[in-house]
Amino acid sequence: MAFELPKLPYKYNALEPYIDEQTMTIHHTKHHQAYIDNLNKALEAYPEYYDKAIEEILMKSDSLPSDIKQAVINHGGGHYNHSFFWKIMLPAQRTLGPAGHLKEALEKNFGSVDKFKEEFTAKAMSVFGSGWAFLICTPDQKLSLKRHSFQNSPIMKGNSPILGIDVWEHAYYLKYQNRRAEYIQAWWNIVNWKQVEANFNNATVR
Ligand code: MN3
Repeated sequence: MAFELPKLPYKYNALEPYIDEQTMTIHHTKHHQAYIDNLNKALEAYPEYYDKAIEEILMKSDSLPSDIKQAVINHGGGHYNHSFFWKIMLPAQRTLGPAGHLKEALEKNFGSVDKFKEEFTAKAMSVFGSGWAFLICTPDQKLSLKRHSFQNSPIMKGNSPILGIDVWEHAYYLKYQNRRAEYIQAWWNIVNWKQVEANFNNATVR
């Protein structure tokens, strides 16, 4: 079966005032939908891929047929990254800070949760052009901050995304125009730390 746009886990206006309804609507129904449509189109000649999970396809991207490889990395990566991104956000009044093993790991690796947020913010600010900043967990269980251009996904290299922010201009330009720093500051208010903690726990052996 062809890939389909996953439902947003909250309403389009749920992240107001930090991310506005128009941005969320266009981001989900136009940008994410376009990644799905272009992924499905790329796979038309290789329909056996429709039955695989996007994670599996991206993790084995080196073995993709060469004529569709870059399209699948771009659009499949876009599909995966956005599906991940929607889940790690939540209306502001329902978010809490990091807790449990995740909090301990952030303190151990970055000194404190605030220091982690500073470093993550700096990483996201330093993305040149369209891309993402991710907190990833490597296969050998190390936490690390990474910049990714375009829709290159952490799972292509076997890393697990724990937290990530879309800093393509389409993610913030309607409300924040060129002020990426304001967008990132606002975004911390809507991080779904429960989901981030679940991502962390799933990525680490305990
Ligand atoms: Mn986007």
